[in-house]
Amino acid sequence: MIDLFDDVAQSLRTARSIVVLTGAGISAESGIPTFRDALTGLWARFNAAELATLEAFAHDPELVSRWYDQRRIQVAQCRPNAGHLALAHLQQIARGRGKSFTLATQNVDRLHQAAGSTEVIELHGSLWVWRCLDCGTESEERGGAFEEYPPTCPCGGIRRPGVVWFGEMLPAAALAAAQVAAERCDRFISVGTSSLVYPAAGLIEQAIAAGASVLEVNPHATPLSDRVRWSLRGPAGELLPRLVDAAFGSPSGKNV
Ligand code: BV8
Ligand code: ZN
Repeated sequence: MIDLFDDVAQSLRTARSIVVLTGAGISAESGIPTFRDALTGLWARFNAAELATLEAFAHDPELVSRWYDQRRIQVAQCRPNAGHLALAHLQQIARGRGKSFTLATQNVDRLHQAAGSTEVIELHGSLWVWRCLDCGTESEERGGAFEEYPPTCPCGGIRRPGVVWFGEMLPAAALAAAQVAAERCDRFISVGTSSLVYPAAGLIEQAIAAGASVLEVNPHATPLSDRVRWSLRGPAGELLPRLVDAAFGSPSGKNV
């Protein structure tokens, strides 16, 4: 694995433009279950993808809004892990060296921002944002659990989570920004995603087609593993800091 590491580190040093796409796996070491993990406890009898739809919300707004609010309250207790911090560090170094750097995430937990990453492209929205179905007012909810489910808006309308559900279009500006970056980059890093959900997973294919060198960081293989240039098999929280250190030296300044 050592020479593979050096190969990837060298490719980051010589990169012109780096794009990173993250999925639930990068937040696993922060204690947030991935989408593939079985839902626990109260939710064990549901499949996440069945709850993450407009139909599920229309059918049972109380159940679905309670699930999202419970995830919001759980995530509020979680902290960014070494993988998130390594990507925030990589953004700083890359930009300091005149490289283009873009981070797009499928996650709705905002741990990248908590780690110090900026201009994060949120492809699937955020648990913290709730939107009124009637007047469209969006607001960030950073407090405790809602007192009623579904929560209501001062206008009397009901509010939904500001996430993208299955069957819903992604925010057009976010998707377009990620697609332009994937098209133009020469290095693409896919971290902690099963590469199953589109159009997000299509960004990886777009980078491959555009001739970028693609790295996959994941303890397990994905449907795109045999099409990327490198696969680092292991947890992001361990591999990303080692990779950024090997490429640019650690934040402590040694080996720069
Ligand atoms: C769309 C937010 C256009 C909500 C999410 C039928 C009707 C309509 C659409 C479709 C359809 N059939 C297919 C589609 C398209 C569909 C899709 O792709 N389905 C898949 C399942 C086939 N996509 C959509 O619906 C998208 N919209 O297409 O609109 C349209 C419109 C109308 C009609 C047709 C088309 C919208 C998709 C967005 C859905 N919202 N999240 C919420 O969070 O509740 S998706 C959700 O699951 C995540 O956000 C993520 O994107 C996705 C997959 O999760 P991952 O992040 O990859 O996580 P996962 O658990 O899968 O994997 C974790 C990985 O981490 C694993 O590989 C694991 O090995 C690894 N890992 C574990 N530990 C670690 C680790 N890696 C590193 N370190 C570790 N420590
Ligand atoms: Zn309203």
